[in-house]
Amino acid sequence: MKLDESKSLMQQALALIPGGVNSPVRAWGSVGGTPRFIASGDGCRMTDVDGNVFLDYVGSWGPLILGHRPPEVVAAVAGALASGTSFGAPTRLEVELAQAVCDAVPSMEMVRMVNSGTEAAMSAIRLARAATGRDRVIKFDGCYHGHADSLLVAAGSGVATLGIPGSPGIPEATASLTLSLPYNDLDALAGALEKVGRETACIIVEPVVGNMGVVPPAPGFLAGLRELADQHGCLLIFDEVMTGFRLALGGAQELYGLTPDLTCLGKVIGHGLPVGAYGGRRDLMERIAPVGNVYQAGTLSGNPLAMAAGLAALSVLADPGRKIYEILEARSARLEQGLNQAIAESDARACVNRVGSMITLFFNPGPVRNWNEAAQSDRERFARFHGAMMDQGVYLPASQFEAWFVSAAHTDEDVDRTIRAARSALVE
Ligand code: HOZ
Repeated sequence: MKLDESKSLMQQALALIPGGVNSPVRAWGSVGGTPRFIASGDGCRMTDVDGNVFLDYVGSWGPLILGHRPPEVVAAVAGALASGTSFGAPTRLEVELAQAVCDAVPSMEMVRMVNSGTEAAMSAIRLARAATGRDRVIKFDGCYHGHADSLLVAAGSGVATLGIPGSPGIPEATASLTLSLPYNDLDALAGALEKVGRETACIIVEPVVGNMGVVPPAPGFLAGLRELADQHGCLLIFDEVMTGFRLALGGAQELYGLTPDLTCLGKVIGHGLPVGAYGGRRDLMERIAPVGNVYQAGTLSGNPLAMAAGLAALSVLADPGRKIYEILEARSARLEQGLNQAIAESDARACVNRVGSMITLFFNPGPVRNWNEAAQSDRERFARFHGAMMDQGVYLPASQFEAWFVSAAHTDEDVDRTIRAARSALVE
């Protein structure tokens, strides 16, 4: 496979950008090899600067539910672009997207647009602290809620991939207010709340974890969170940066029938354009300035290009005639089944976790129910698997601890090709 252009760009980038990348996992530190510089995307395919074409299971880390460049989104962004790129003033598109989001996710009675999932989670935590008058935050090991100071404790995603337990630069006083507990362990949570429940502002969770690889909630776990949060007067925040609009139009909360107090959405809301949002109960959201005194702001918040993209994508997702969720489920189930069969035919000690169109093959006999179990996966074997899949034109996340995302643009043939590639990559 030709790699000259990617290699040359990486050399230039290394001199200019830390690690050559603008987000750590893109450097492929844990799998080795040359990160591919991408030139374009089309449907479920990406083409790199050397002309290599890949079946893409990263999908910009989740938001590309309809694949690259769906015509509806391209037309909407082009239309918005013709009117201007940013005004720093309210626009009609913001009102329309707010309505569409609140319709899709009923627990979001009001919504505030921001620019990323990090910003959404950071702002939701500030609101929870203000609303409860409490400082402590409870999260779960291996869940990742962006890189804000309060949340970068025992986090998943890039920090788990790089083995960074926390980050220098975060004051101990801030980190000490965040308690991280094992995911799927209600007893641990109940015990912690007995001790610090009265000081705890909120429990924040990825309802289906994507950032330690895919880990589903055990039956009753999410309902237990709701109950314990209510018992102790804490708010429950669902971080649906990956799951929002993907697992169902109303996200994981629709799939599992739960109502959080606040919800965070990220890049998924703009089908990949830089946008995020947080929202929830009206009485909480009315504490946000300028109605209330909890401050949060941003010039690019509600950016017209991102709003147009989000509206176009949501209208496709919400159209029952397009059957997007049926398509995603059918393709993803086919992939899961094929991968399980390929594992059974190989000598690999591996298992597959899947919820809807989020899937991870762990080099771990399983079950994988929490970070401790995920962390026992054979990362070297994953690295070899990743390289072998890339060689066969299948682009996977460059980390054992990330989700693969299936899009509605993947066809049965694409999935079957992926399974054939996996069958060969699993043989060593
Ligand atoms: N941490 C992100 C996925 N969970 C990756 C972001 C990126 O590199 O774009």
